[in-house]
Amino acid sequence: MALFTEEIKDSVGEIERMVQSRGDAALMALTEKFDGVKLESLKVSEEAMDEAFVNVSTDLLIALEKAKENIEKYHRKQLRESFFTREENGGMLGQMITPLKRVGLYVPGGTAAYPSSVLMNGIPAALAGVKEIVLISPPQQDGKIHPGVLVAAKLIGITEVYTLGGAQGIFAMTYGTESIPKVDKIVGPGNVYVTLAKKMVYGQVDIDMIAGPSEILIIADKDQNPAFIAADLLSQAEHDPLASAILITPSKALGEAVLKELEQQQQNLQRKDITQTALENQGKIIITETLEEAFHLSNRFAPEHLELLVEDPMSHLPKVENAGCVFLGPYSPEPLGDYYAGTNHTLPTSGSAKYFSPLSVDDFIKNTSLVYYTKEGLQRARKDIELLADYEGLEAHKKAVSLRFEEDTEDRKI
Ligand code: HSO
Ligand code: ZN
Repeated sequence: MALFTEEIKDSVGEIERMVQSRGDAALMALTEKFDGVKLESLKVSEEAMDEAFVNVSTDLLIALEKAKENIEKYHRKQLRESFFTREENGGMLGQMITPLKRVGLYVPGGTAAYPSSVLMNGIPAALAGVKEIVLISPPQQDGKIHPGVLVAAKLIGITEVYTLGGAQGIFAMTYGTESIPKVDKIVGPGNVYVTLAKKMVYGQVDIDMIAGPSEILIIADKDQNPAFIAADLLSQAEHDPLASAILITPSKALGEAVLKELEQQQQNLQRKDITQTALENQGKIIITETLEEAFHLSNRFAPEHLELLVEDPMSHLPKVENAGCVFLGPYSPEPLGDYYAGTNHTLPTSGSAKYFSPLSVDDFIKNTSLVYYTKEGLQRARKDIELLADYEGLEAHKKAVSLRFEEDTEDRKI
C-alpha cells in the first residue's frame, strides 16, 4: 500500500488548495513546476491526436486493435439489463440501469504511460454507455502526452484529452476548472501523490480503487517448468520495487530450481534494478507439505494475480476463494491478462481481493430502483406498512399511506 508521509500529505493538501482557488492558472503553474513544461493550453488538439499516429508503428496499432477486440468481447458479456416485472398484487417493480455521465481516466506518465491501461479503463466505460470520457496524462519532456496513450485513446473513441498529471489532475477533475469540467468518477493508476489525491476526493467523486504495488502468486506442483515460473514472477516484479512475487509449492526441488532460474533470467533484464529490489523485499518461495496448504496460504494472501501451474488446474479452481484474476495452466502467463486475453488488468491488490472485484462495466453504471403500486395493491399492503411505521415511531410515514384511504381525500384535489 502506498505510504503517505507527512511531507506528501502537506504537498498534496497545498496542491488541492491551489487548484480550488486558482483553477487553470494553478494547473499551468504546477505543470511547469513538476513536469518542467510550459503549456499553451491544457486541451490536446485533434491535430495533435492524429499526429501521434505517425509516431507509432503499424504493428503496434494492429496489436492494440486486436487487444481492443478481445477486451470488448469479454466486457460486453458483463452488460446488465434493466428489468420491470409485474407483481402478483398488480404492481410493478424494477431496476433501471443508467451509465455514469462523465468519467475521468488518469494515465500516468514516464515509464508507466501504458496504452494497455487506456484500453482497460476506457473500454468498459464506453460499453457501459458513458457518453463523456475524459483522459488526462502528464506531458513528457517534449511537452506532449506519450503517443501510445493518445493512439489508444483515439482507437476507442476518446477525444477529450488534457495534458495534465499528478495530484493536480485529480483535483481538477473533482472540482472542475475553467477548461476542465468536473467528472462523476475517476479511474486509473498513479503514483503516491495521485493515489493520495484520489483517496482524499473519494466521496465527492467516485474512484475505482486505491491500487497498491503489483502482486503475483504462483501455486505450482513438482512437474512444472521452473523457467516458466521464474519468468512470470519477474514479469510482475519489474513493475515496482515494492511489487510482490511469491511461489508456493510442495516441491523443494522445484523451489530451488526456480531460485536458480530467477538469478539467471534476471541478469538480462533492462529493469534488473527494480526486479532485484522487489525480489529482495517481497519475493518469497514457500515450501508447503501439501498442495492444499498452498491454496490455504494463497487465500489468506488474496493475490492480485494467481497462477495455477498444477496438473489439471480446472479441478483445483473451487479451492480458490480470494484472487483478482486466476491464470490456469502453463500457457496462461500473467502478461496475457495485462495486454490481450480480454479480462481487465485493473485488479484488487493488498489483500482486497477478499472483498473487491476487477474493474468492470459495473464500475461505470448505477442502478435506480423502480416501484409502482395500484390503489388496490396499496390497500392490501396498508396494514403491514402502518404497523411497521408505528413500531419505528415514524408517524408521518404511516400517514403517507393512511391518508390516501381517508374519506375526504379525493375532495382535496384542486
Ligand atoms: N500488471 C499490471 C498492469 C500492466 N502490466 C500494465 C503491464 N501494463 C497490473 O498489476
Ligand atoms: Zn503487468
